[in-house]
Amino acid sequence: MSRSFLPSRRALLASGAATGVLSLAAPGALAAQPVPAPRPWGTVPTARQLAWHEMAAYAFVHFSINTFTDREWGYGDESPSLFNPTDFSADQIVGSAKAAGLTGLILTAKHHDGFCLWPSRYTEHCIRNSPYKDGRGDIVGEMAAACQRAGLRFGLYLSPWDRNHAEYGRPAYITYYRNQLRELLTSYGPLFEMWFDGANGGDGYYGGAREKRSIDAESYYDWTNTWALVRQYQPDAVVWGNWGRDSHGPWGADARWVGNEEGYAGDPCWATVGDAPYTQEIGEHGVRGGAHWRPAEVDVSLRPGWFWHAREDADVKSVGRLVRLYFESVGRGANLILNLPPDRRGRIPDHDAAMLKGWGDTLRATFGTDLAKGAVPKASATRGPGFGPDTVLDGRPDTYWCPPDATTAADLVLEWATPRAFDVIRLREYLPLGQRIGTFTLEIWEGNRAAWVEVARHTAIGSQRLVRLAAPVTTTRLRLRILDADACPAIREVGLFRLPDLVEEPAIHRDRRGMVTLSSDLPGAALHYTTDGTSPTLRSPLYQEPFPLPDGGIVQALCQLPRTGASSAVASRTFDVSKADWRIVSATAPGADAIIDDDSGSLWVTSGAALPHAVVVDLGARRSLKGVTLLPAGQRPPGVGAPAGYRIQVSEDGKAWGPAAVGEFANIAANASEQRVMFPEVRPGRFVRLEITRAAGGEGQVAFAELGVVTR
Ligand code: FUL
Repeated sequence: MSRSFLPSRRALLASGAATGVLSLAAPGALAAQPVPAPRPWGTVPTARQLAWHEMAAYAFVHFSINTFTDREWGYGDESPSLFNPTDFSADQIVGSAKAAGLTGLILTAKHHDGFCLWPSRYTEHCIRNSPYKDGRGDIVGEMAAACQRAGLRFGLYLSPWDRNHAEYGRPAYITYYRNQLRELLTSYGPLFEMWFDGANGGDGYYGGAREKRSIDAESYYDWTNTWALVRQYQPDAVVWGNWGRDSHGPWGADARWVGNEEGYAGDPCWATVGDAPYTQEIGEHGVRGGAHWRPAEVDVSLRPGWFWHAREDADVKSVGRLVRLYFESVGRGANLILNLPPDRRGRIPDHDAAMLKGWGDTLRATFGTDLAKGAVPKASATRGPGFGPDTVLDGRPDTYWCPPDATTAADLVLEWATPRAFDVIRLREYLPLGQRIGTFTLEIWEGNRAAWVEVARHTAIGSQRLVRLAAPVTTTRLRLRILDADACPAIREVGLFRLPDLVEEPAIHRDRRGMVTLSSDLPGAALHYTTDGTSPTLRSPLYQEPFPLPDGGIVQALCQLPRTGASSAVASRTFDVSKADWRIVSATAPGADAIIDDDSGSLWVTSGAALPHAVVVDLGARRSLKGVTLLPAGQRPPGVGAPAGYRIQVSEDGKAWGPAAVGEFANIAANASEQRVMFPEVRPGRFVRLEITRAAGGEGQVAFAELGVVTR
């Protein structure tokens, strides 16, 4: 948070702290009438929420036992001796976050497996019993110190679900949890956010009991009293509460889950919510005029999983993808928490770090120069001195343009003596007065036609709205038209920027028949590709039309913009055998064809009958099966869960079945990335039977998009 963003006299006045009027007349204008600030509308953010909005984008770091066991959720029976980073560097991790332009960092002090990255007084299941630094290490302490050195704010994740602790599910565990929380809140300096995750798969090691334990989260964790510790020891820390992982009420957390782990907020994304139970829709969009200020935080990983896995080395998000993600999260008024998973050395891998730096460089190059500066601003209405349109250009967080109280539709025009070329417009509302603005348009003046031309139309601004135009426009005038607002609008900033030429890599798709299509959003882009494992160059074959790849393989592609000559990073996808000859033999509910159609948008929704649900697929030919993949639904119908427990069997003739794998799809209810189950050994077979033994995030009925096999 910038230090200048302390509540100004005007903010205090607006929030009702002062009842008199504040003279905002310019020096010398002694005769000017004092102009009262508008009254806040609806619910407004607290001071700590305001400071949090200013942070915009920060890092998540998932690093723990799972890094060494190649899992996303540990069971809780892992030995602390497994945690042994060979070359840990807190400065390298924090440096990667800083190069990305991130403002803070939240570390998983304890994930669901219960292993503690700090030497906790309350358990032996911690780093004291790890080989790292001969048991004298403290990753939480090292990360806190590195953040302080780098000027990043620090926060912690302490998983409420603990699959290691013998008392989990009983009152004694709550005492333990609060002891640990107090230990963290008092030992590692100021914290800007505490993350209380709601995930709970039920079963675990639990001190050797190895059983399923169900809790009612709201009454068991007694959040009001648990979070009171955060308020007591770290009053400036935002509580990210688990409202949203299940359907309970808002409980008083400061920020909400956005409802997906894919890196986007809805459009619009309101900062407020009402009292209705949480749904993905509410997470993504919020509720206009809701009674609770509970802004969205977009949590997403740089890789498909939250923890580092070697098999995901080729799936690191590119600079282009990260830029898009920034516009779809921060640019919709949410905060972004981007996870950077350290590897087994305890460092951010080189390629990941390069993407982060490239992303940071792009954002710095874009937002470093505000092209709106120097404009002559004019407004259709202004409430009086101090609230004029010049305030949107002054770079100050505590001044804003505002028309009279009764005016809920108003225009603001920026005009320059010489034309400006830009493709990004940034708008900010003055949040201490609440989120007020509904639909707005942006128009540019076309001198040749002597007419205004609409270039964007959206609903909601909030903390910040970044509008990205498809191509740069050049003009001498920009008009912001606020078409509706719940109270007179209060605009803190209008900024204009130019993105560096950035060519996003092409999309690679293969259909059920095995035909591969390459595509790009960029008009006129030339696409080059390879299928032999070599990296494509501008001399590689030019893509003309879909080509067959029925037996699978790796497709790598890049694209080039003829206009500028700039080319993209390389996109890469590995395919297994196509599903052309597959058929559904039997299924416990109709519609199972949807899981073998290679269309991620079509879902198989099982019946609501008791578990297990089952489907048998004929692969059309005998294959050497190494494993199975399952693609979760991007968006499930309301009340429908995700398949969380599985039993997989394989058969050569569809009659005699052999076991292949039993287990859980960790975190599947929240994370829609592909799940991969590898068999302990290769199984020859033509038929695959998938049984879903447990559902997560729903009543028992489940939905998912695709089933695949691993043969390569
Ligand atoms: C989820 C957890 O289950 C994941 O493992 C991860 O920590 C993510 C940020 O939240 O609910």
